[in-house]
Amino acid sequence: MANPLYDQLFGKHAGKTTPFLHLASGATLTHADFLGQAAQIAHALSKFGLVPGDRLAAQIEKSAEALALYAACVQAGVIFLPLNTAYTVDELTYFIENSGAKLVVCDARIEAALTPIASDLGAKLATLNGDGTGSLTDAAKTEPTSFDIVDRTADDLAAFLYTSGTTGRSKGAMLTQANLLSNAVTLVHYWKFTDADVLLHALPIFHTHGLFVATNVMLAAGGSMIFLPKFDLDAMIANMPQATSMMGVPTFYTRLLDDDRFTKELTSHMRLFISGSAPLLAETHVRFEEQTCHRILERYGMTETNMNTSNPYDGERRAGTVGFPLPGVELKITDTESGKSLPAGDVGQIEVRGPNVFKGYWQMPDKTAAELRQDGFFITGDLGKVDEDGYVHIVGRNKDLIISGGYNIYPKEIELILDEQPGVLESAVIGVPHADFGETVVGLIVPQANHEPDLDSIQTAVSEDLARFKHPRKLIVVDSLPRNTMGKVQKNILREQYAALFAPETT
Ligand code: MCA
Ligand code: AMP
Repeated sequence: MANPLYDQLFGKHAGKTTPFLHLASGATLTHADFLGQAAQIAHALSKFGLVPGDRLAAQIEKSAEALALYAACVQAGVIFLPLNTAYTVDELTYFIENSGAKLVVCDARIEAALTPIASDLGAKLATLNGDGTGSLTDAAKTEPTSFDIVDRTADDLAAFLYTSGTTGRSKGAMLTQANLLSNAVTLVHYWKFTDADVLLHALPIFHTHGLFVATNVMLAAGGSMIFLPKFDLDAMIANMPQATSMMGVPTFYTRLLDDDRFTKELTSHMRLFISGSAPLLAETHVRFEEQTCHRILERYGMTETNMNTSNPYDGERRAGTVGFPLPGVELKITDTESGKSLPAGDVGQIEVRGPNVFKGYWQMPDKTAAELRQDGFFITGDLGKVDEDGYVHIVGRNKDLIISGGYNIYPKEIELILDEQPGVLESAVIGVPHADFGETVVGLIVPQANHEPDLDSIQTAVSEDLARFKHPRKLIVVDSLPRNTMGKVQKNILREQYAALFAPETT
């Protein structure tokens, strides 16, 4: 028996004294140190009573220990459920309850708020702080630095990542060992990563991009990472000379380009810059090449599928496109109504199939059936076309989604809160262009007759329930919302109407 994800990402580095993590403190952790730490945590998880197949929900700051917790879950066969550090207690409660997590790992700052909730939901709680301290580390530090790796099959679940839905309820995307492993191995080859690579890692590790793309790829390649707690311009510039490669969301690239220190000289030794999670403007691609002589390699993925397409390493990296389907991934463009394949060049919905595609949404068979076809094709909700050279272009979305600085925001979740507020008849939440975040959130509110909604108290209500990045940057009172003949709000009209609010030229 075996544990494929462990064997091919972690186990093969057992005993290696080569660097794995270069930390902001200046310390370096070798692969052996890291695996030893993970094994100690895996023992601690067993002592907390976790058995293979149990879920562990973690809302923790980025640190070596946080990454070791992921490795520990793989070792122990526990399903890892990382959560955005911006989520409020309300949001966390839903994830803990829905996933049936047996252990919640959180920062000591919210221990008091989460303890009664976890207890009510039958989960234990441990703490892990950004500096690596906490009750989990305390429980782990006296444990042995090796662990009997739990047997798993490629089809066993390795992680849940929650992704919001158009109905406002988050869905737990079930990712198997094979989903994660197949994608990591494919990307290592496609992007030519080797053990000589040093990745500048400033992404959060609670989403696909920072955890499964960046980290798994580096583990599969055997390279190392400069592991920064978050994106910070000074730290990025200071660490760039030691790196060979970088992965980021478009906001990383626009922020770097706006800094005079980000020059051709600073980046001349770099091998590769990769962008994803949100559209990279063709203009940013061009500006990047002018300023650095590097062409950013843009790729396209989703929580449910990991990476689907990528621009080529050696061929032309075409601005405004997301490249070709990755080896092993099938992609087709279909009619949104009939689901039938469309001729090349036509715009339709993007569907993908391959070993990267998830198993379904946790305990949501109807939602799974609506998006994952019987034949294995997943309906992404993105609209696109394939050009005459085979490059995939994403031209829009068939789902009501805003992507701000690489974070997904589903308007429905915000509208549900706005609609409940005193004096509000109805609302519509839209994404408008934003110079820094790509898109940002604007809420339009129609008041009840003879009411004047208090916008400040509405903002307060939203902030109590939802993570900061989802808060509308502006609330606007309007007389009515434009509707089509079916009565559906025409958000395209609203988006056009308010497009200049935070547009690049005006900020
Ligand atoms: C922070 N804020 C945000 C965002 N991030 N607001 C909207 N959108 C955001 N993305 C809030 C902060 O709480 C703060 O609020 C204010 O905005 C300004 O913060 P600032 O310091 O400028 O932000 P930051 O801390 O520098 O963060 C911006 C960031 C970060 C570096 C772009 O959001 C980030 O690392 N994004 C990456 C997200 C990511 O990894 N996505 C991948 C998902 P206040 O002013 O009130 O304090 S995986 C995925 O999409 C798929 C699978 C894929 O293809 O990869
Ligand atoms: P998530 O559900 O957080 O995994 O976000 C996935 C969504 O991000 C996709 O369905 C796309 O809409 C968007 N996305 C990811 N990469 C790109 C890209 N390179 N260009 C445009 N959109 C992207």
